[in-house]
Amino acid sequence: MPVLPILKYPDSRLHTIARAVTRFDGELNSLVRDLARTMYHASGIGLAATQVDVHRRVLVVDVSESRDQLMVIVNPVLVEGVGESELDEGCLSVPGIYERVSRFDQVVIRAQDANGDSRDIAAGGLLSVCLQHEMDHLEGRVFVEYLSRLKQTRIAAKLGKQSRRPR
Ligand code: GNR
Ligand code: NI
Repeated sequence: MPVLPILKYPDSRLHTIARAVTRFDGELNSLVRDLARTMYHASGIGLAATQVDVHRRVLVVDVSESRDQLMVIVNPVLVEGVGESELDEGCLSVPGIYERVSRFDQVVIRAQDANGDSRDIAAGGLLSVCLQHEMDHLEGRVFVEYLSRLKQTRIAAKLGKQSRRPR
């Protein structure tokens, strides 16, 4: 049950679109355990499979202070998003960078759990923002892509290699 290495921006693998989970088997359970362990080890509030170079639609979140409210989310779909929230976001794949991003304030997400059972999750506040941030990862989107091109270029330069050319 290892702690997995987290891909760091800019890395083109972070732009991979994840595929749906179809088998709710031991392999999925093992991925979920590794994601949770890696998220807690890195003190993150969420982690998408994309960030550990597994391109499946799986993510974990835990926004609790006590770090004991793990949510496992498989094949999430945004059903509803309302209002606007502007929070400073960080990302384990973009270490040391914190920037304001505009998101929905309240969301309803339809998703499956690790057993394949479907449910709707209504979220607001930090959980809502975190879910939107993680679902972006599954689509190959990193939060810095919402920032100005100038900021993106500066962040890419600060974090190392320029593997992505500014457009
Ligand atoms: O740990 C994390 N904190 C955070 C703070 C504000 C908005 C989103 C996040 S998610 C981030 C962990 C991460 O990179 N998940 O993909
Ligand atoms: Ni992230």
